[in-house]
Amino acid sequence: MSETAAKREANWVESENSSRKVKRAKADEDNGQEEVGKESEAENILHGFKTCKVLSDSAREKNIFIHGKFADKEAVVILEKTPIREDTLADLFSGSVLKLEMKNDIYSTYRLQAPHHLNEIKTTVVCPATEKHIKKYQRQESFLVEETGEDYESITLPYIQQQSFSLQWVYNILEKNAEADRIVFEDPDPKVGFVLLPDFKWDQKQVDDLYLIAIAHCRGIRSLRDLKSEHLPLLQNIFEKGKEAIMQRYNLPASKLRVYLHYQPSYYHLHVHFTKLGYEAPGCGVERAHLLADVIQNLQSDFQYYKTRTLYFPLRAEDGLLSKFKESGKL
Ligand code: DD3
Repeated sequence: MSETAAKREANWVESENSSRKVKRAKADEDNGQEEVGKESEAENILHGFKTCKVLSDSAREKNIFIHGKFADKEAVVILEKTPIREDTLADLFSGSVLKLEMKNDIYSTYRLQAPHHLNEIKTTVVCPATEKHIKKYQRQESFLVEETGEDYESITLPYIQQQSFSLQWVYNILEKNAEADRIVFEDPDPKVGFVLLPDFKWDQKQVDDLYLIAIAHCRGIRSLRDLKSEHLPLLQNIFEKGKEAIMQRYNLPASKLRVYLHYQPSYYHLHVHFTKLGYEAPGCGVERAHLLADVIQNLQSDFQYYKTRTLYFPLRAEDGLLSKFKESGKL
């Protein structure tokens, strides 16, 4: 116990919050299983979740996206198994029940039943979910779209203006009405400032899949297309201070980071993704990710580079924007 406690302490990435969770789980164990069951039953909103449809699932990624309902509210629930961490191995080996499946020569396979605190599934709930949320997670084919500067003005811009995607969660972060305790770094300057915090796809238990987002304080920059050379100080500030803060907090140098913007983004408020090199984060492929270093250089050589260039990006079969490109005879 003291050995694992020491290891847990050494595991710097584990937040205050999650170590508290581990302690609570341990205390619950000591109180006996029945008590735990009852206690979590009272607060488990998933007991009232009725599954409508599995939107997608992946044996390799060990996740499942489910459309369902809480009473009369539409919802999306995402379940995902998390990586096995080295610092939990001692607890895993000493605290598990092991069931033999087969034995053959020098080979044997088992089903290991992990102790409660090592048997958690990362769960994300979107409720009430709109039709768009449900479509977003529905497995579907993608098509590469070619968007000229004119196409952006005549097809994409009117579409995103008419959609009015809600940015409430972004404003909640910027105004400290949500996730304030998760902020890793903030530069409060209204022009070049930003908030850096873990993307909620990352459970922060291991750096291998590090994923942070820098959200600009400045409002009104919808995407890459809106970036002009006047935004260079903002972009350079996010790049430099973001890398510095990640070095400070996670001891990861810039040479281990992939820093990029999405086009199309999933929300139209300027934000930059910081992921660990080697972790194939969703959306980090060449068809969607634009390295911040390249974006900066392109704007330095042409102040309206992103206004005039033809940009390429994938759209999913059910995306309303894809229909607009089809209607315009661009696909
Ligand atoms: C989102 C893209 C957006 C569904 C889902 C995710 N990181 C977020 C709210 C708070 C966050 C994020 C929209 C939404 Cl599953 C619809 O992502 C968020 N907080 N990516 C953080 N830290």
